Amino acid sequence: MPSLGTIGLQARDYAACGFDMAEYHPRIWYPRREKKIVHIHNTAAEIDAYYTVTADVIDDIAAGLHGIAGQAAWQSYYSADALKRTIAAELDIYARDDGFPLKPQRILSDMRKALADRDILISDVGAHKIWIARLFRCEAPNTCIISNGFASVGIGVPGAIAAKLVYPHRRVLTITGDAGFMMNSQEIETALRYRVAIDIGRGRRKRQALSGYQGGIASRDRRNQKLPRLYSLD
Ligand SMILES: Cc1ncc(C[n+]2csc(CCOP(=O)(O)OP(=O)(O)O)c2C)c(N)n1
Repeated sequence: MPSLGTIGLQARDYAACGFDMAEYHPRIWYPRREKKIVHIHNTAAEIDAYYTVTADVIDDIAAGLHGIAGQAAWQSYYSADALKRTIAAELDIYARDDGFPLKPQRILSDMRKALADRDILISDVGAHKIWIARLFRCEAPNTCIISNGFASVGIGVPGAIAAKLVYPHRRVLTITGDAGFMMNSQEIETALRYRVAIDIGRGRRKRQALSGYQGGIASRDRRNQKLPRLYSLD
């Protein structure tokens, strides 16, 4: 990384770790092209008009970050502090909220208390994923797995089974919406066959789930589709 010492990065420049153009085009998050970007990935950057990188750090991503940290000067200013405080305050406010239906913040706060630091949360894809990504507080690396990129709905149950097979001594919880659950709920048979114990939290069917998120509380629609009895759990 010979160029890193000379490119003069400022605190508000971007370090793009593992960025893939297919996920979220820089035209959307970088329209003015006024900053410097350091691309950190195990492959070279795919350059286009909105993704012109000042430096390419091509290495294992963790090794690349450690290398940069070794050359960087310590700054007391941390731009995410205010956001961190806002999130902590939001969780605090709702931690004791006993309204029904349960609000996402209350569920996330309880989940954090129920799981040990190295237990694993697997998020499915849907409005619940936005809540988890925004508010779930990770205490250890790789303990909250979220499917981004093409973001296939249905990863929840099979993802939890896979995590439990890899880490049998950790508790594994998946949060899934009813659509994601119905897509792959048949995998519960796999879990039973392999005697893999996972926890599944399933959201109820909601109208305009994402607008519920924007409004700050879960939808209050109590109608729900009844799950057919799929498994014989004796
Ligand atoms: C395989 C696949 N099909 C469709 C989509 C598009 N999609 C994203 S979220 C979503 C709905 C998920 O609904 P649900 O599982 O009920 O979760 P909620 O939004 O209620 O939390 C769909 C269909 C996708 N990402 N992946």
